[in-house]
Amino acid sequence: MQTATHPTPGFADQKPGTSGLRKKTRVFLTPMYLETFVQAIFDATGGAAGRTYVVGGDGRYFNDRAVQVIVRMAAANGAARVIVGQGGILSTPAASHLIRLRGTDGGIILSASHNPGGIDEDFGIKFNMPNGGPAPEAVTEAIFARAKAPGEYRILEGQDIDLNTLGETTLGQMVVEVVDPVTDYAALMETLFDFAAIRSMFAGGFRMRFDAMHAVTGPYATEILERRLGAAPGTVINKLPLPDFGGGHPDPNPTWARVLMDEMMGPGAPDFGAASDGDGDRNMIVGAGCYVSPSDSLAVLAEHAAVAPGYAGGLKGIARSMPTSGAADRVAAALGIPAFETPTGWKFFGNLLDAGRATICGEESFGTGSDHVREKDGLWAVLLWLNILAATGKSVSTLLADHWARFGRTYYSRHDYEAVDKSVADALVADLRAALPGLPGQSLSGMTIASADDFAYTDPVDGSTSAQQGIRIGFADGSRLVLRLSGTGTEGATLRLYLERYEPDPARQAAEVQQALAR
Ligand code: VG1
Ligand code: CO
Repeated sequence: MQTATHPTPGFADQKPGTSGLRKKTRVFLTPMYLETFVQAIFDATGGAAGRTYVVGGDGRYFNDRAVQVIVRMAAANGAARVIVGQGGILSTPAASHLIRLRGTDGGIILSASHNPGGIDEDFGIKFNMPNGGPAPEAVTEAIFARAKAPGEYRILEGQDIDLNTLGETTLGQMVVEVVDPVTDYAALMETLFDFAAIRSMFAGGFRMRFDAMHAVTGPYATEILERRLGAAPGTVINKLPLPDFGGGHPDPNPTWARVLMDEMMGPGAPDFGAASDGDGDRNMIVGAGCYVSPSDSLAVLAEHAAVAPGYAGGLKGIARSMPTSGAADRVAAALGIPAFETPTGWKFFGNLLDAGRATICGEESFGTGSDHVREKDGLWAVLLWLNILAATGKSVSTLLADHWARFGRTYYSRHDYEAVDKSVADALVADLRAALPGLPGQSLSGMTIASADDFAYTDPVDGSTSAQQGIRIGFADGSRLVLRLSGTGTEGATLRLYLERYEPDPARQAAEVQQALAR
């Protein structure tokens, strides 16, 4: 087999966003586009020679082709071994776990998460570090600097490799190891949660629905929920991963997981419902007749985590992204542990987790996770909820009501303005930024503005700084408005507006969210 070296002009649009490089699939089909980015990953991280990588993705359109290219490029760049999920499949949290379990030099994950898949939809790629977490900004900047300059990439010319048969083969000097994508991940979950207690809850008639949305969690959820925990066959729906996710948005929220929501809000609803996204790192939690907002889910999980064997020793700290509601902060205060507020994107939790300063992390965008891996983890959140339900014997709605009664309720909602003209969105944010110093003291819809700033973060572990992470406007009554631009979109700009209002009075905690916020 021949190693070929090809020139690349470099690409000026390969700057990674909140979670790696995401583009329309057709952009990735541009000759040399994927290759340039992969070579930039190797070059910007000290070269691939002698190294071991994990490679896999969420199975969307082009996943299989991209894995073939990456494996042959790793071989041509002198890598010692690549560990690939069978069929090129790995959920994001499972990839993070494999990187850590096998002590590799990192991993390349292929996903555009909750964005639709297909030749006319989205594709994505990101590099994760040896700790299993997404590359921090300094590394993504270095990758981008390499990718935009003219250069060359190396690839082994040859046939496709068989990624369907488990076991080891060689490609040139490199070992290709094909592993079952589920086995190691499921084993990790068994160490964290009381599977026996959850199993007896299911045996006692507890009913659940899990919507895999034709995305990567199908095989994981089927193995763990139905086979290992004894949930009734059919608990997992839309379980077959499809390259176009069955034409849907694999986005676990009340809009895109409508069918699940309707079942959970209807008569005879199961006790517990959940859904996950394209790459398996997000989760939506629903009880019978009771939707749990992601910010509340984080707070309830933190409040009760110690019932699970993996967290029996207590939590070291709780971290949340800035736009996530303050509900988890109040739990941290009650537990007497630190609360951290980071910019949006899981990469900002990595240092806190590595340093042992935070145990549980979460984002308002349906992401929750812990120090067991360095990504958010959809099924992990589902299993922790199940463990809590089994240990307390309470329903989802009772757990939520008890939580609000003790800590107060934070009404929360996020509004996305999609496909906005980018220059208009940039100008709006710039104007608002310029107006910030004059805002305190003024009133907005009858509410007095108490503070206004642009969130800047200094990492408490390595001192790195990230500026302009979102505009925050605080009101005199403790309510808050946050505005930021999305960093995961592939078309125009998306403006996100986050609103929250704290309600300590139990008599006023049962309002409809939009009404509670409409003032
Ligand atoms: C969004 C979410 C953010 C999340 C990111 C990646 O980013 O807001 O909380 O970490 O997606 O999640 P943005 O920049 O579009 O707001 V995933 O499941 O898409 O990897
Ligand atoms: Co995701």
